[in-house]
Amino acid sequence: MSLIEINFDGIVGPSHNFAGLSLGNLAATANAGKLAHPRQAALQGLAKMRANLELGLVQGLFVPLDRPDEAWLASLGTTMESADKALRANAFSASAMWAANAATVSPSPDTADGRCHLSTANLVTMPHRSHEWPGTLAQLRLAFADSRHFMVHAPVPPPFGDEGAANHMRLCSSHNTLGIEVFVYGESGGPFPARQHREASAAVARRHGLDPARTLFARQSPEAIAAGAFHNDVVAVANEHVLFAHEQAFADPTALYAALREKLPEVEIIEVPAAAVSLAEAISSYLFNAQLVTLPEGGMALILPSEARANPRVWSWLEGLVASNGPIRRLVPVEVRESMANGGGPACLRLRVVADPATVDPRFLVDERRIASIESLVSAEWPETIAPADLARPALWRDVRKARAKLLDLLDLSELQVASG
Ligand code: SUG
Repeated sequence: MSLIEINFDGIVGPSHNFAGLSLGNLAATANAGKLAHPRQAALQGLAKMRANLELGLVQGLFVPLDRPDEAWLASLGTTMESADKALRANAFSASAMWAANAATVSPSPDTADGRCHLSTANLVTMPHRSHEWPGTLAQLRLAFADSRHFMVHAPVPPPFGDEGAANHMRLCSSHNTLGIEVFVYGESGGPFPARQHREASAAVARRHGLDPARTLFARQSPEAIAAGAFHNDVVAVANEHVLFAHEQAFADPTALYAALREKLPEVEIIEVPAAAVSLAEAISSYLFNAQLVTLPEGGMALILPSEARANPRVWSWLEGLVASNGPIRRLVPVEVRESMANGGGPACLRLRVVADPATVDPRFLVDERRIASIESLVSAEWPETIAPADLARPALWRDVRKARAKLLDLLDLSELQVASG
């Protein structure tokens, strides 16, 4: 049994568009109404997956959900034909691409029953995301069907908001050893919604059978949420014994760092001071929404959005970090501009699962050859552009459904034709 980290990326769906649906996500609201490029968006995501394979990492995928979501509209007593513009956009969103919000994952070394537990996120705060969970749950139940190794949970019930792994960090000596799990939650009262509720995090920790002595709950700083950090992974990322975070990410960083040092003495905390990179710069460049990964040859790499390289202050700070001979040895910029324009960087696009790849349904794992065949299909079937007015066109709804159906055929995932919500 070899437990390693697998990154499951959400393939950008054919309905990708800019509808400005997420209050508090500054990129998404600033780009509302712009022309979207679903084909290019999906190809950018696939190129990132290929780049990760080239680094020697194990890569998985999740497929887009069935959109428009007619079942959700029916539960609201309407249809795509008769719904108003707002409901139609909520039913059409490709937001399931951000797999970091699919579930919270507690790997087997941390849980009481020695299985890897996954809790599907309810995403109740945003209407367009609140109907992702049935399709996501169906997919997780398929990918992680082996009940000797995995336990997939349905979402925590509302009203407790849960946005999944984007607000969860795991620190450990190495992926296959006992870890410290940190749940980061927000408190309401600021200008933007606090999407992760402490009650939801506590429920997930209990359901996963985590040891309370190795579980921490940390409050996100209200300044970070107000500055546009709608998820903690916009201002912090952890991998093995390293925590890389902005000085203003947490409400009480001193207490969090002290608890981490007490529970994991080898922890290395790399804090970026606000004087070097302001919260606003961190959020516009998304330097923390990076995949911090352990390379097979040793050392860690930060897989960052190219927007981080475009900001000279951010980039020079990062170059200094790499030159300092610390654990982070490489910077790998990737181009995911279309996802970024909706507030989703490289880290948002992936869900990390520590598991033995042999225990995962192989249809959810990819190699170069499979990525190339998905690229050909996307190039032929994904719409080239979507403008806001297109959301009212029945021909687009049909094209989007057909494109997804062809992808499911290609990946031999026909069970999901009917199962997704
Ligand atoms: O939930 N954007 C997503 C971005 C999610 C990023 N994920 C992580 N940080 N892990 C969100 O705000 C915008 C869709 C629109 O407006 O059309 C959107 O849903």
